[in-house]
Amino acid sequence: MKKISILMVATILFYACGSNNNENSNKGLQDSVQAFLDSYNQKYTELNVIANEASWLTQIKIIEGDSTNAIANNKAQEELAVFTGSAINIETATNYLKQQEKLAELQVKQLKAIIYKAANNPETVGDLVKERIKAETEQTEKLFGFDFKIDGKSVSTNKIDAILGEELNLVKRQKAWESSKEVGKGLKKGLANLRDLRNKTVQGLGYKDYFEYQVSDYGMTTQEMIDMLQQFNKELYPLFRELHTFARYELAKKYKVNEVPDLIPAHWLPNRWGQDWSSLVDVEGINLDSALKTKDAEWIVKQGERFYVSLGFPELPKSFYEKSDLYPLAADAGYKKNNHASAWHMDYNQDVRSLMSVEPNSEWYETSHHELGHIYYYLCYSNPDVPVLLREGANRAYHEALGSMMGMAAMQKPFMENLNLIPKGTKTDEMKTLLKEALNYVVFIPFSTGTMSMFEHELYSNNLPMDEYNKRWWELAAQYQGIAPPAVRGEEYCDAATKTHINDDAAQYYDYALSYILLFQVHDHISKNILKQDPHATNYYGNKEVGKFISEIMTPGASADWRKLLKEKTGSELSAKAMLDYFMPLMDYLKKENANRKYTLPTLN
Ligand code: X8Z
Ligand code: ZN
Repeated sequence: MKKISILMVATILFYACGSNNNENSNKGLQDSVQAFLDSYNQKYTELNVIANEASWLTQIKIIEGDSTNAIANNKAQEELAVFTGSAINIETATNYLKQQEKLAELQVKQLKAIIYKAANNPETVGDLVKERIKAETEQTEKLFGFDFKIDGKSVSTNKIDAILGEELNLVKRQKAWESSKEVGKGLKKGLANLRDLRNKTVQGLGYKDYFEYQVSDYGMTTQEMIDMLQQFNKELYPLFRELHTFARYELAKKYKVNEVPDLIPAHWLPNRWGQDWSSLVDVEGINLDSALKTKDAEWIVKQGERFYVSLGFPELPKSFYEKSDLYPLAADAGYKKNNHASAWHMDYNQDVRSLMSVEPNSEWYETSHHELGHIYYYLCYSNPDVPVLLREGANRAYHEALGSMMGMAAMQKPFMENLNLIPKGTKTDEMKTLLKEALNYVVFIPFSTGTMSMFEHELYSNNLPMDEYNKRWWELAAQYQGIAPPAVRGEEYCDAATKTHINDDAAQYYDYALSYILLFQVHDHISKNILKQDPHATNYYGNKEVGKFISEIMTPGASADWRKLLKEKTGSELSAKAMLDYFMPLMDYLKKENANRKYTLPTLN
C-alpha cells in the first residue's frame, strides 16, 4: 500500500477546505443574488401588468379629445420606468456582475437584462424619461387616432389596402396612396422630438445613441449589424433586380402605361410602403383570397389556432378570445383603434392577447399566423424554468420569425389542399407560385435591411436633420427598393412616419429582416430533416415532430444564447443560404422573362 505523507494530507485538506469555502461563499453570494432577482422579478411583473393593461387600453380605444387612457398609461409607464431605471437596482446589479464568474449563468443573464432595461430609463435622467413616455403616448394616439380620408370621406386602412390591392385606375390608386401618407405630416415634429429624447435617455448609461442601444440587445455593435444587413441585401440583390425589372414591365402593362418607368411609382404597388408585391401575380388554381371569401374573420384566427394545436401546441387560453381585440371596428364606432397587428404578453404568464383588424383575406390569414406565433412563443416560455426577466425571444428576430414561418407554411399548396382551401390534385404553375412568394419575401429584404433600417440608423446615429427626413426617405427607397413617389413629396410630409414601427417600435426594424433570413433557415431544416419534403411544397399540418422542434426553440426564451441555439437546432450560423437556395430556380425563369428589358435598379454602393 502506498503511504500518504503528512504533507500530502495537509495539501488535500487545504484544497478541500479551500474549495469548500469557495463553494460556501459562492452559495452565499448566489443566494443573495437570487433573493434580489426574485424580488425584482416580482415587482417587475406587478408593474408591467398595470402598465400593459393601461397601454392596451390606449390602443384599442382612441377617443378624440378624451385623454383618460393616455393619462393613466403615462402614469403606469412612469412607475415602471422609475423601478427599472432606479439607481439602486442598477448599482446592485452592477456590483453583483463584478463577481459574475461565481454566479449561475441564468443569474448573470438576468442581471444583464436588468441593466439593459435600466438603460432605457435611467433615474439620473428621470425627467427626460417622463417626457419621452408622454411624447410616445401622444405619437401613438396621433398615428392611430388619425382619420384617413379619400375625397373627404373617412376610410379604414383595410379599405386603403384593398384599393391598392385591386384598383386598376391610377388616379384612384394615387388618391388612396396619398391619403395613406397624410398622417405623416402631423407626426414629423413628434418623431424629431422622440429621436432626441430616445437618444438622450440611453446616453444616460453610456450608449452612443438609441440605435446602438437597440442593436446591443443582439450582442452586436451598430457596425456589425449594418454590415450584416448589407451583406444579406447584397446576397439577395441579383434576385431582387430581376423581380424589380419584371414588376416594372408587368405593372406598366397592367395599368396600360406605354413608357416603363425606371423607378416604380409607389402608388402602382399593392402595399403602402412597397414592402410586399405578392398580389401582383395570380397563380391559376390557387386563389387563397377567393377561398377565404367564403369564410369569416373568426375562421381565420381559429384556423391559425387549429394549425398550432395540430402540431401539439395547447389550445389558446379562453381569456385570449375574451380579452383580445381581433376584428375591425364598425365604421360608426365613434372611436379608433390601432390598425396594425400586434401580440401582447400582459402578465408574463397566461394572459396573452392580440390586437388585429382581421378580415377574411390572404394578408390577414398570414398575419394571424404571425401573431399566433408570438402568442405561442409567450406561452412556451411562461414556465418555471424561465424567469420573468428572460421571458423574451432568444433574440427579437426569433420572436418575429417563427410565426412568419407558420404563415408561409400555411400558404404552401399541399397544406392548402389538406385544408380544402384548394381542391386536391389541383394542377398549378410552380414557377408562378415561387414568383409570388419571392414578391413577398425577397422584396421585403431591401425594404427592411435598406430603406427602414438605414433611415433609422441615420435618424438616431447620425442625427438626420428634420428638414431632410422626406428627402432622405425617398433617396433610400429609390436606392434600395427602386421605387419613387407619384409626385414630389416635400418636407411638409413625413412619409417615414406613416410606418408604424418608425413611431412605436423604434430602431428595431432589422428584426424583421433577420426574421425572414432565419425563417427560411428553420423552414429548410424542418422540410428536409423532419418532414423529408421539398421546402417549396410542404405540409406541416398535424406533424408533432415539427411542433416539438418549434416548441424547443421557443421554450427557453431568452435564457438561450441565440447563436448557440441556431447552431444546435439547424446546424448552421445565421445565413441567407436557405433563402437563396429556395428562390434559386426563379433566376433562370426571370432572366428569360426579362430578356430585352432594361434593368434600372440602382447598383449597390
Ligand atoms: O409589423 C409586423 C407584425 C407585427 S407583430 C404584424 N410585421 C412587419 C410589418 O408589418 O411591417 C410582420 C412582417 C413585417
Ligand atoms: Zn410580429
